[in-house]
Amino acid sequence: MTDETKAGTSRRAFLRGSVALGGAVLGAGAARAAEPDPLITETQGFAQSLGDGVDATPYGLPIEYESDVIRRNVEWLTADTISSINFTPIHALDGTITPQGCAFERHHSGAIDMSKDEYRLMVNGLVGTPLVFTYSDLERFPRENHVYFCECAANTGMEWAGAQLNGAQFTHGMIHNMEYSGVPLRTLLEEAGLPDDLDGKWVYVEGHDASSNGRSIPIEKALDDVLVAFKANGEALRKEHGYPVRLVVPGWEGNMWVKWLRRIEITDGPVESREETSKYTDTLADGTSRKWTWVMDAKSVVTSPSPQAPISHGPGPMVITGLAWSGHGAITRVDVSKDGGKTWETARLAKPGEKMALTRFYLDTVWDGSEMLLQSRAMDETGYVQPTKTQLREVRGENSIYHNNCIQTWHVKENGEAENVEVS
Ligand SMILES: Nc1nc2c(c(=O)[nH]1)N[C@H]1C(S)=C(S)[C@@H](COP(=O)(O)O)O[C@H]1N2
Ligand SMILES: [Mo]
Repeated sequence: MTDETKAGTSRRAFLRGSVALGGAVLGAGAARAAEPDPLITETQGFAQSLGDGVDATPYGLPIEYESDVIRRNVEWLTADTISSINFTPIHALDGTITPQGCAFERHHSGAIDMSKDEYRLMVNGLVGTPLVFTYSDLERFPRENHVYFCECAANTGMEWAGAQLNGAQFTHGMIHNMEYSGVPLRTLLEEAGLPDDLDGKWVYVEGHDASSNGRSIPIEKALDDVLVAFKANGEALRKEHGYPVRLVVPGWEGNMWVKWLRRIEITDGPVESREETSKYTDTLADGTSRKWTWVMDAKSVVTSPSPQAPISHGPGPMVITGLAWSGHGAITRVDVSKDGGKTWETARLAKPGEKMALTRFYLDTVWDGSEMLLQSRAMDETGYVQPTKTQLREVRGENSIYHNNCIQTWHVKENGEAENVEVS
């Protein structure tokens, strides 16, 4: 393993490693390039006709060859598609920013249609002056930009009792990562007038949709980094993500990221709404429930190779890649195991980890063609290490749903195909 660990650390070491492993590694690629390729013809390389004019695509969609990179739902998971979820195709993406068009959606009563003109946001409760803001009012406050992940607490929730869904999209795709532009919630609360004594105060936030998705947030978080956002990745939020305005609650479970944000009330206690009592609480191994698990613990997953992204080449140079994130701050290190957690190699982070945002990792390695039990293990700036499924089950049992941040295993076979499995 040590040779490969070194190979993963720098491009030069990697190339040396490949050469050291001999002709077999470089040979595969070189042999292919040396043979005549039937697809290469005299005319190839120069188009024989003109392309589309600039008026053909006023707003671009991915080219037809990428039509597989789409959100997908799991039909048996929910009774209908109104109160349901679909999943980000994380197995097919790279970098860290999730395009809005394929970023997972989760609604409790469907995605509603609301124009900026119709939009109103009320701030009331224990404030100096209750206020109602229009969309254009919001645009007049100083704005900030931040990249954050949004993970549904139910992400990986089907995997508690055993390996279930065959694909990173389905096991880990209830997550997206966008650059938000918006006004700090603190600014709007200060505009309405904060109570003199903040001790024990909460804010209750709810949406314009029929479910309202009401949640209580401690005032300390509300005044810290919560954003009232109206742009994502530079453009207006999509309808399904809460157009025109949603709440962004960095590092905390997706359910608190209220879409179509309607009302913010300062209260003197938590409301104990449906979404924070009968839902989004954690069943423990002893059968009792734990409430208020707001922060999403450090987690990671190998996105390629994975069941929907099998290895498409023979033995030789190979890139293993995935995503890591933590609601407690920045990711500092990700390790990858090829043997189900017996030995680990430290992966390369594409960029230093950013607080409460996805981090891309790569292990530039050499595949010897044998089967692997691929895992990744994230660490964050608090020193927390992503747990194994066994460790998590000791506390949580097997009947939990939410907050499953266990280490994921893919069984990669000699033919390059991968499957969701568990190792004990
Ligand atoms: N108003 C409203 N806000 C909502 C929801 C909802 O149904 N209605 N779903 C919540 C849940 S459970 C999650 S995980 C996130 C999902 O955000 P997304 O649809 O942008 O992925 O939105 C949250 N905000
Ligand atoms: Mo959620």
